[in-house]
Amino acid sequence: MSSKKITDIKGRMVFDSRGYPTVESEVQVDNNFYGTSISPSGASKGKKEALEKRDNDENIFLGNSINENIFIINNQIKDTLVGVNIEDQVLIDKKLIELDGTNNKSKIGANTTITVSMASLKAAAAVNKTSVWEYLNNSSEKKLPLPEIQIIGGGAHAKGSIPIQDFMIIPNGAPDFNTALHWVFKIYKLAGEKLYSQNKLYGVADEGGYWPHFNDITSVLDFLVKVIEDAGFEPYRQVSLSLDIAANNFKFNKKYKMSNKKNILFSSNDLYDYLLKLIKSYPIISIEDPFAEEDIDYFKKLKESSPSYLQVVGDDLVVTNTKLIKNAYNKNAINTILVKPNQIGTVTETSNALKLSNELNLMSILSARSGESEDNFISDLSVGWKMKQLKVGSFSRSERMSKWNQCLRIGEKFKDKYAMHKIWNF
Ligand code: 2PG
Ligand code: MG
Repeated sequence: MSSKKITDIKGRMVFDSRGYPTVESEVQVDNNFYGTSISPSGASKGKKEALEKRDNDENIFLGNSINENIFIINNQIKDTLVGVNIEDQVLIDKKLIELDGTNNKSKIGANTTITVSMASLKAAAAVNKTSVWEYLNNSSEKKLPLPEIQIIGGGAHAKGSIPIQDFMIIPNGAPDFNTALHWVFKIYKLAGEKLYSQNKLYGVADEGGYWPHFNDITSVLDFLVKVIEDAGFEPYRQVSLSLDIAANNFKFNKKYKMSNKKNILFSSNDLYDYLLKLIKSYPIISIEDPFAEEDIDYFKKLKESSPSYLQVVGDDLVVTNTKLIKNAYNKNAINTILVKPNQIGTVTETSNALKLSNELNLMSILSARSGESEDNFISDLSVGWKMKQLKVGSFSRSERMSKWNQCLRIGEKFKDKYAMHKIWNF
C-alpha cells in the first residue's frame, strides 16, 4: 500500500500570460505522485487582498522576480510539510498560514502559499488516481458553471482605454455548456469583425477581449447589444451583459475619472446615477465592484434601487476574505461574491469564503486573474465545489481557452453531458 505522505516540494520560476515571472510549485507524495500548480496574478487589486510577494529588485524583471519565494518553498515550506498526509488539506494550509504568521501573507507571499496549496490538492487527487473535480465532488449533482466571458477589455487591463475593466456576456439562456460556448464563439467573432471593419480595433487586452477605440461607455454598450442581436440572440432571454466596473482603479482624490481623454470627474453620487441609468437601459444582469471599496454605502444604494435580477458582485470589496464578506453582507452591499483563491492565499481559506457565502445565501462566481497560465485548476475547482458561475476572461488566448477546454473535458464525463447551471429565467 502506498504512503500518502508528502515526500518532496519544489518551487520554480515560470512566466504568466503577461510574461511576468510567477511561482510554480510541485508537491510530491510517496516519491511517486505529483501535483503542480502555478500562481496567477491580478492587475486590478483590492486594497485588502493577500500580498503578492516580489523581490522588488528593479534590475531583474523590472522588480518582478520571485527568487525569494522559490527559496522559501525549497527550504522552509518543504521542511514544514514533508511527512504531512496529503489528504489533510486543512492541516497543510494551516501550516502555511502559521509559517507566514501575518494576516495578509505578507511574509512569504500569497503567490507562494497558493501554489503549494493548490499543488497539494492536485497531488491528493493524483494519489487517489482521480481528477481534482472528482476528488472534491462525489455527489450525484454534477454540472458545469455558467460562463461569464469578456468581449471587450478596458481599465487596468488595457491601459485605461475606457475606465470600465470588463465588458462581458453571459449566455444565460443556453441549454448546456457546449451550446453556451457556441453562442459565445458567434458573438466574439462577430464583435471582432465589426470592430475591424469599423476601424476601431486596437488589439486584445490582457484577458483576450478586444481592446477597441471607443469614446465612451455607452458606445461600447450600444455596440455590444447590436452584436448580440446581429448574431441572432435575444438580450435578457438568451444572452445578457455583465460589467466589472473595477471602480477602485479610476478613483483619484475622491472623484471617479470617467475618461482618459476628457476631464470628466464624477462624485460617488454621480457614478451611482450614471450606473443606475445604464442598468435600466441595457440588458445588464451583473455588475461587479461598481464603486471603489470605501464607497460601500453606495453598493447598498445601488443594490436597493436595482431590479432584483441584478447581481451586485463584490470582488475588490471582499477579496475572498470571510471578515470582509460578513461586513459587506451586514451592510447589505452585495448579493454575490467573486471567489479568487490567490486573493486569500490557500485552498482552505477560499473554501471557507465560499462556505460562508452559501450560508449567507449569497451567490458566488469563481474567477481567474488577468495574469494567468496554462494551469486550469480553477475549472476543476468550479465543478468540484459545485460553483454556478465561472469567469476566466475571454474566448481567445490559451491561458483562457485552457479553462474552457478543461470544462469540456469534465462535462464529457457527466451522465447528462455538458449539463450547466441555470441562474436567470427571463
Ligand atoms: C477582476 C480580475 C479578472 P484582476 O478584477 O475580476 O477580470 O482582474 O485579476 O486584474 O484583478
Ligand atoms: Mg473584478
